[in-house]
Amino acid sequence: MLQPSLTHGPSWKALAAHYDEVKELQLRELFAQDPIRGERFTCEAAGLFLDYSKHRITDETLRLLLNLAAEADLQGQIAAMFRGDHINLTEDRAVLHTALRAPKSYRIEVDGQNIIPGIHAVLDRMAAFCEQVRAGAWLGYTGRPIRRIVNIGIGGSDLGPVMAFEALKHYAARELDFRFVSNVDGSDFAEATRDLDPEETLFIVASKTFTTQETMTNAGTARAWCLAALKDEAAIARHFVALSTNAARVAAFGIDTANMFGFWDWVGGRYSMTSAIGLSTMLAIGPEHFRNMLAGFHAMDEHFRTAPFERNLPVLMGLIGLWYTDFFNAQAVAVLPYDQYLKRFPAYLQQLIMESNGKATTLAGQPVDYQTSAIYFGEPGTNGQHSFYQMIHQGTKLIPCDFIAFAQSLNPLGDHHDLLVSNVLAQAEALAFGKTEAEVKAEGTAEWLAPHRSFPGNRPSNLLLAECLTPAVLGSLVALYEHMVFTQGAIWCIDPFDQWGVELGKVLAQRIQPELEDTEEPELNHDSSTNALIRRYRRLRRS
Ligand code: G6Q
Repeated sequence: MLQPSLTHGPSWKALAAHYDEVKELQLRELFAQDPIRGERFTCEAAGLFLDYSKHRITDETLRLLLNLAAEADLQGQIAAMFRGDHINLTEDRAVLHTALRAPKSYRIEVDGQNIIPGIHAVLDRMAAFCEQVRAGAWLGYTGRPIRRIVNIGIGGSDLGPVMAFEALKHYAARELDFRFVSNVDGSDFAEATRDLDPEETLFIVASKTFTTQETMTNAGTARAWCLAALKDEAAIARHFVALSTNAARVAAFGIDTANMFGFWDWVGGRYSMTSAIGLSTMLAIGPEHFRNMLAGFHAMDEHFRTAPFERNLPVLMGLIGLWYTDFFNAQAVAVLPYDQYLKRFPAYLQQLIMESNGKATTLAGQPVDYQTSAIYFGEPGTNGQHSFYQMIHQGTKLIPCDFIAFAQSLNPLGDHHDLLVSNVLAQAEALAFGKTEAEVKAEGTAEWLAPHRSFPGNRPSNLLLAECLTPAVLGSLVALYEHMVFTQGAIWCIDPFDQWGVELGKVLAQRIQPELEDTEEPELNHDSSTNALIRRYRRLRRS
């Protein structure tokens, strides 16, 4: 039976009507009308302060957005996730990454079994292993301590670990060297290992399914690389560990399951950085910092689960983002961390957000008649300022921004940090309030140049401010975005936890691979473009 679309509900209609009334409102006016707007439109939780005053919203907008959340039963959907209902409908799975960071005292059941003891048992095994490696007590096959660590994984088994390693480098054991190999392109493996000595190298094969083509190819190459030097199968047990849900495949690959750290099918790949997939993070920063990171995640989980929506950070960010996506038809959001350690955070969010909410079919199997996920992109400030900010300030597209800043630097150097923070505050101010042609002319700019030098303003942003980039703050920041994604997915009636859109290309690649490698000229039955490209590749490959 056809279900009525979200757009036919009273809250959506009210928002559409409200949009017509307020779409021309200027942030300049909104701030002039309310002298304490900058203090009122703020919210704080789990170590993060959010200023959302520079948005094209009024109290009424917020009220209507909150009605939309109520109409979608967001509260009920949040409860269902935390309870372990199979909310990942298309894969018939529970979604319980939040359980991975729940304290030992919690009780969360999946199919009648409390999963918390199992989670903590894996964490304890990971901690014991990390202590050994970090202390130089985990010896390679020839008796040398492990000093180089290569994480092999892709997608959710790579982006979280890379991002967290970079973000928390300040807390990392510098005597250990970390590399990350993800791409099936042999250059990735070759460059990551070219200066490594197999005798002191440990490979972490991170794959939930242990079937992923890229990861299995890289793991096979790593195995051969290791055996070429160490010349004994017994060496694998000292130089390989696996992070997976698939013990049978791990064993078939030749990794002793005693060296496997498990997790569960209710942990989605892009939500897995707090599972065993975080082993590289724990090796780098140590078990204590890792547990602090989990505590930060948990603090935001609890905030999301319990805080009233009008003071709920992920809910507010989710609703305001939806306001631009669905009513202003904004296509993109820029994530702009003013912290060099967060340089991989935008790449991490690309997957988290776009793989989760880049869908056009509702849970009832109907096409959506509204926009879903925005395009997320970004770079650390201030580098982005000298790159694409031009378009955000003066281009034809509305691109809401998420600025992220910290009050304290992890590397205080002269006045670097005040300069950095003055830039982030200035950018948010410039975007919101702009500079009129009259103001530009009043400064003495020539008439003809004034249109080029003026800034329209009225360009919205969030500003997230935390005291310092600690493991706990990173945890709450990531959980904030995880739950923002959930909020939007719940309202859009889509499944944020599947990713069927990645399947077709994988299947077609399996068909094409033998056609590329065939020694005889194969019969090709693709479209004329694909056929011609395959023939050309075969010719060029031979020459
Ligand atoms: C994430 C996706 C995907 C996945 C990779 C790696 O949510 O499911 O990015 O993480 O395809 O999968 P494996 O961990 O199974 O190798």
